[in-house]
Amino acid sequence: SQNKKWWKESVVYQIYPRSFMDSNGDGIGDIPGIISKIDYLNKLGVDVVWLSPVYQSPNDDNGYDISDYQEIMGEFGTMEDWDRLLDEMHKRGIKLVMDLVVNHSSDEHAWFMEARKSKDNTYRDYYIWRPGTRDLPPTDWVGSFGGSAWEYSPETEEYYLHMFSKKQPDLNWENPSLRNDIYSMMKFWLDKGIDGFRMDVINMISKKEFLPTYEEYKEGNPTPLPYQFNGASVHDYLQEMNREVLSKYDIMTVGECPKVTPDQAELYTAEERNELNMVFQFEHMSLDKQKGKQKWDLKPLDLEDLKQNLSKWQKQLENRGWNSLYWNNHDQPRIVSRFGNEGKYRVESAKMLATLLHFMKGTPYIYQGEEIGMTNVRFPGIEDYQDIESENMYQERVHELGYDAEEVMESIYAKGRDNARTPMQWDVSEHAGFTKGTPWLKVNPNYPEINVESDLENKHSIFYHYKKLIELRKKHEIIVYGRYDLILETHDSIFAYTRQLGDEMLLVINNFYEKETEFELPSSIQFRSGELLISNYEDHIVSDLSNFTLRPYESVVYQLK
Ligand code: TEU
Ligand code: CA
Repeated sequence: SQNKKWWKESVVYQIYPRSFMDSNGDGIGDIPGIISKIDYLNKLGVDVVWLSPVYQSPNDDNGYDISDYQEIMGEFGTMEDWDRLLDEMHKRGIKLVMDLVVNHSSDEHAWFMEARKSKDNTYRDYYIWRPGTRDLPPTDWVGSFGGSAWEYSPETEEYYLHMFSKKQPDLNWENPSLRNDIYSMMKFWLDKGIDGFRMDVINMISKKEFLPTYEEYKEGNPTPLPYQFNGASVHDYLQEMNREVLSKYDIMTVGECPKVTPDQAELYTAEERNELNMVFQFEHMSLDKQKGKQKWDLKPLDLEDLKQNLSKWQKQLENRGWNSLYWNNHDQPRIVSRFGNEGKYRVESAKMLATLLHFMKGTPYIYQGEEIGMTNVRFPGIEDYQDIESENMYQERVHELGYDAEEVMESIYAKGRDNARTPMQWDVSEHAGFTKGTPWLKVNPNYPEINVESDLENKHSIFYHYKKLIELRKKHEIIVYGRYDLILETHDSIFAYTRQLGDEMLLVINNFYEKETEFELPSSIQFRSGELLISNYEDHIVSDLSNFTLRPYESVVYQLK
């Protein structure tokens, strides 16, 4: 049974508001700017927008550090602007999914401002405090942005936990009052009419078994376990959230789950478990880093690894749970530079990567600029970069560990999050039409060649390839619900697979590299007729489907009957 759902049939577009469109010349993207571009999104044909955080925030982590969950950040506009955004989207049949960041708040949130005052404050247990001595934090855990995961708080001479920056104190999900306040906040947004949530690092909210209790610390200094993800209570919390909130609305949910495996993903997304609809997993995003090291420690991608990994996820969640499909987001470098060819074959490789992803089983996510093949950026010096993650890493590796600055910059060029955060490239005017002022982060200097206006004028552009992929998904049920099977498993440059539904079959063939290569159709695949659905070369003609030559990055899809 396919158990049809609107979120299984949708294509989602992610907007990072700070970098999307600036309407008032302060160099910072804003909500009125987004409203001015909704017709563009409608032309692309996306069904849902996932909007990264627009709530009050000191922007230590660009909005992923929230100081008021029910107010709009001043730089982005007003609640009235937000209401208009939702209304304009719904008028065009576009749904709005908001970002739920509840593993941590900002240290400027009222709850934390209270909690830090005294050990018996009402809000003390909204956060995670442990005793320690001035220079000996409760555990040796390291935060995601470097340094200790504990920050000393002098007022009460205790440490608080922060798995991200020290301005992002972790919330204590063991506390039912905290959970209820979160559920009320979620209902506030759902009652305004939003269509779901993307849940930030949601598999990190359960930590108790890794941390001895407060009392155990007071008695001695027990040895805590190393921090892991997917803690014992995470499913209890999500099933409670589902009962209290999610089940009451017709919405979609996607949980961001670093380190999650397919087995664990089944537990989050199996429909009968009433937790989430899908998760963002990260295994395919770690295939180009050295094993056991950080993302900065680079390793070339091995296509074999990618074929095996994506196929594993396709097969394991095929009939239980649901896949999200993505190459890009605001934390990842741009895929055409990462796995494609940002130079001579930028257009062909961007289209190949899009076809490869969008014909798989799952909900596809398009990150702003991906649909026009925006690339990574190479600013001259670290001072041109803005992201706390890159700044902290540069400081640690160059100034504390003595790494060569050039080598560290190469890591930032390859994996820095600012690659995804340079302003959206709208046209050839100054600052790519993103702002009339000075952009908060420099625009990629290649915007005269890569911009929306140019792509809209060229019927063979990457934009129109994405538009067609979205149209095909609407037209052919097999793309959403068909069975996935990898073929040519051992071919070292072709990533090919089939989709099957009833007596219909799709054949998806991608040359992943610049080198021409021969395609041989497995003899197991029999068919009477084949119709070309989409290709990334206008002059793709094939006389004999059973074997033909694939040009650099050539990507084709045939419907076989
Ligand atoms: O990201 C969670 C996460 O795992 C990040 O550390 C990400 O994997 C890493 O940045 C890749 O280098 C979420 C948000 O998407 C991210 O923007 C926030 O910085 C983070 O949580 C804290 O809210
Ligand atoms: Ca602005």
